[in-house]
Amino acid sequence: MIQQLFDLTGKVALITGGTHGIGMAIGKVLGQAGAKICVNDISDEKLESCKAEYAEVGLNVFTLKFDVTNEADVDKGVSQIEAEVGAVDILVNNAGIIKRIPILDMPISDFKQVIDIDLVAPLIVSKRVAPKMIEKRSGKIINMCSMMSVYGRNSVSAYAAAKGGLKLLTANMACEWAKYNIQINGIGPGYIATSQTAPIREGGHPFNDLVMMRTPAGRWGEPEDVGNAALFLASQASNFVNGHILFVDGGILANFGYVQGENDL
Ligand code: NAP
Ligand code: GCO
Repeated sequence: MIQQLFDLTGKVALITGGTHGIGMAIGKVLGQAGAKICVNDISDEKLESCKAEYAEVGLNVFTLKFDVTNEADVDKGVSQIEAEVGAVDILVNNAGIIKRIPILDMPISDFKQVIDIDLVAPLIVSKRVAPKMIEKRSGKIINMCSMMSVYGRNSVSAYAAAKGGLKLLTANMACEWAKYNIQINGIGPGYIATSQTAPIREGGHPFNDLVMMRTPAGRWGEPEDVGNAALFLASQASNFVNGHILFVDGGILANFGYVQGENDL
């Protein structure tokens, strides 16, 4: 049955930064497809408050507080999952930050913080969960990339450097681990309406006009748009997809021009 391709019953999924935004949307979809959902964050308050939102769709999530940049913290958290839920079958490296600061004004410490969370942390968490996936000869890793994995723009140098690196880290993980029947792919969201983009979307910010003009779909993406794509990459339906970045962007990357309405030139 075709539905079985997307059935995640019996799988354990870990979503880093999964207490809201894109991470929560992914957790909800994978959970409704049958996976046991483990949600990570660094905020006790968000870990507590997210439970009720997951419960609204009938999900009882397992929450873990750990800093994805801290190897010992990650090891402790994943060990707890392995002991209390089971070995991680599906890892979504979703946790991430952005700092919008021009290069000349950006402290190196800020640059390094973004690299640590957005690039090094996916490596740390993946290295921790991969051995059990190798043992089982089965696993799915989804790295949260970005349009900035392939394009730059002013003021997001650290973020683009990290997400660009994550694109090729994804490729390299696939090169080394595909032989163990582990599929490692990325998702490249376009402009999605979350707290991360609120500063450039709300309050009449001109960037909102740019996104609306440059996105053929004529809208900001919703976290659920990304969650739905994650279901494909987390399921058996993508067993021969590896090292790929699936862009979920309303067509913005395909569009050099701008959206004019009915009478496009
Ligand atoms: P968000 O609302 O800012 O969520 C990011 C999550 O990561 C938060 O839950 C945050 O926790 C968590 N986090 C940050 N540092 C962490 C750490 N050291 N350890 C554990 N968790 C940590 O952002 P979002 O828009 O949902 O984005 C999620 C992912 O998609 C990010 O990787 C982002 O780069 C990527 N992305 C977003 C867009 C977009 O347009 N929104 C587009 C492309 C890619 P706290 O809230 O507690 O700090
Ligand atoms: C920005 C935005 C973007 C999005 C996303 C686009 O300031 O340009 O935050 O970086 O978050 O990464 O794919």
